[in-house]
Amino acid sequence: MLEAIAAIREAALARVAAATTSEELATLRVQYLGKKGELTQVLRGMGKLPPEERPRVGQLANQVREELERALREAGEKLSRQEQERRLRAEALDVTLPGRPVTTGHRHPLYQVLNEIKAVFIGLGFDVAEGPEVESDYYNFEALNLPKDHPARDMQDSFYITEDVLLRTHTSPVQARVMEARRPQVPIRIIAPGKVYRRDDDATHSPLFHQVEGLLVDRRVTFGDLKGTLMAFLQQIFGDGVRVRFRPSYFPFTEPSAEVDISCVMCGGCGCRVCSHTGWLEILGCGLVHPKVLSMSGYDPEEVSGFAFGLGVERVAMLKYGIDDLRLFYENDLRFLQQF
Ligand code: 2NL
Repeated sequence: MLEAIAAIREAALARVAAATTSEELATLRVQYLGKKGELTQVLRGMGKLPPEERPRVGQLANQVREELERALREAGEKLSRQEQERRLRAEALDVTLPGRPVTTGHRHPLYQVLNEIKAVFIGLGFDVAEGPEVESDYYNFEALNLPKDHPARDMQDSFYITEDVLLRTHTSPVQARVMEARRPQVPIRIIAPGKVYRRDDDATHSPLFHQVEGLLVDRRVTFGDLKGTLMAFLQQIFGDGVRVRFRPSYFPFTEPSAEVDISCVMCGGCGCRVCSHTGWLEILGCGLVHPKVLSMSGYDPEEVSGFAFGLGVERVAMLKYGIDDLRLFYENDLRFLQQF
């Protein structure tokens, strides 16, 4: 019987040492130490032994059981460590690999410029006002001293919804609405940025474009206030070195009216293709608010005066970045947009 136990021990230890997986060890445990296991069977058979042999056989069997238990435990620990390592290696991330770039978009160049313009006027104390893009004939034209038969309406051929409702042709109606709402309080100091619509379509005109208009109404506002404000604005957008000139002009809603030129941003004023060899670029229109416009919105032209101006955002962006075709802004070609 002692030999039988020794043989079981040899075989069991050898198979435990040779096992390569935890499952194999589990099978071996059952095979040797389980209820019907080989060693268990031997111990059960002890009853048939003569009493004097039982202690020695029992002692050896218990010793072998403990030895086997320990061998199984140690082999189990070693194997589960190895298995864990193998699993980790299979799932491993190589943290030294370059990351996948996250592509983020950015603001459209027109709105970058629009935001810059807004920021400058906010810095000068103006508030930002907004209003509807579908506008009534009254606010778009009448309130701005453009009665139904006025020839200046031809220059702003429009998209009509009905005879009296149209897509706004400028953002002036926003300002007319603000004046009407606040009358007769002063000061009014607002800019009105946004989309405007005209029946025009070529390299320098789009049926939809963007405008920023400005309006200041207060007591004793002069053309000097207008010049100082626009100079400060143009220097912040185009640089301190920019030269500015005012030429007399005509708008139905201002009197006197002026057009403003800046020294050519391409050639510095020496003359080039962009400025048609004049050294100057037309950048905006402005003037003192027409007394009729003031009175129509509920202000007394004897008590207050104001200045107003309007500029095209596309034009500012084209001059700032040297873009020669306005349509590039609307084609959504990433090769163009990604340059800004
Ligand atoms: C241009 C010229 C201008 C205005 C817009 C205005 C608005 C009110 C009263 C008086 Cl509520 N005037 N706006 C005045 C002068 C010129 O725009 O060339 N825009 C692109």
